[in-house]
Amino acid sequence: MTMLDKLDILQQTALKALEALPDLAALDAWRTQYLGRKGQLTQLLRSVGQLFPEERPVAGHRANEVKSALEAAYERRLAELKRQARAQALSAERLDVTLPGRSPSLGRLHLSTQALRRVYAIFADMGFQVYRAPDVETDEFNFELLNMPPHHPARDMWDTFYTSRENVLLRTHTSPGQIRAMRQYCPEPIRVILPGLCYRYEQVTARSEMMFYQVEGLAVGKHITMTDLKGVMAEYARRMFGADRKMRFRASHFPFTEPSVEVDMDCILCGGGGCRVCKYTGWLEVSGAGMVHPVVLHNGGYNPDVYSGFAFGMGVERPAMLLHSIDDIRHFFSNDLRFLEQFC
Ligand code: 2NL
Repeated sequence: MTMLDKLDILQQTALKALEALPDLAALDAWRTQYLGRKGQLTQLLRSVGQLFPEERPVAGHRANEVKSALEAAYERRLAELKRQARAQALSAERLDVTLPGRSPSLGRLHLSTQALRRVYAIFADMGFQVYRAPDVETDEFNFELLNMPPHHPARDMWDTFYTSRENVLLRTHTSPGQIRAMRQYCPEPIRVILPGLCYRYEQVTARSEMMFYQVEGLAVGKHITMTDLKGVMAEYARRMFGADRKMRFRASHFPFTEPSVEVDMDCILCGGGGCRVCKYTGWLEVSGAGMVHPVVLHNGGYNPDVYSGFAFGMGVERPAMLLHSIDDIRHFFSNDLRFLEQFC
């Protein structure tokens, strides 16, 4: 077979193969096979040198023609396959930008926070401002200044978490903050509520946690009487639990108030008739309260002969449990979304 025949056949075979190539990878292989340094055309071009001198120009010219033809065909096919690949990618990786986005799941306030904010709003309307105080306290502020010297039996009312530092403890009630408020504002009259966590070293059960929220209130000024306390407690109960709530004050004892009372309201479930929730008494405890003890007023910086005040302290989780029929206080701090998400 002559060189020209070989070149013809090579051109035909190569062009035919080129059209059948499925993708860019195959095209690359094709280029190596025909146009590469060890490719078929390159080899034919080299063997031109072995022809008779008179045959060389024609064969050389023809070989270059074939080379140009293959290179041109290669470029055309390359563009075609690239276009194909792009079209394929566009249809396979189709992105529908009109699809509505997934709405992010919204967080919400913890039930205790919701309850606290309702309490803030009610007392704010009666002129009480929120006062913040530390959770870690000293024995002096948590007990002594509240009329409980060392070894006072009333200290047993609170099972206390002590730290490894002497006389430093986790507050068992928010009352130490009230002393701080009095000392900050005296001799001005004050109306503050003090919300926050309190800590008790005791067995955790469905009814009692070792950590819970409390809101304490304190009003100090001239001519403050127990009537003011009764009015404030009644207004609170009506706004928190319903306009027709009835109140009851029972004698009680706290070391930091004199006299001391327990504040009850008629049961929000049975309205006073008696049920399981109020243990068939018809009454629910709302708060402990009383007139600030003269010693405590003095410790806060106020002269008890001139000033008087009332104070109250109440839980936050218990009333929320009543309102929402929650049967276990441990739900509040167990961080189970199935519980938390029920309260928006
Ligand atoms: C309860 C009872 C109470 C107070 C807290 C108080 C604070 C100062 C002076 C006088 Cl600085 N009193 N706080 C008074 C009476 C009762 O809490 O059972 N709370 C859950």
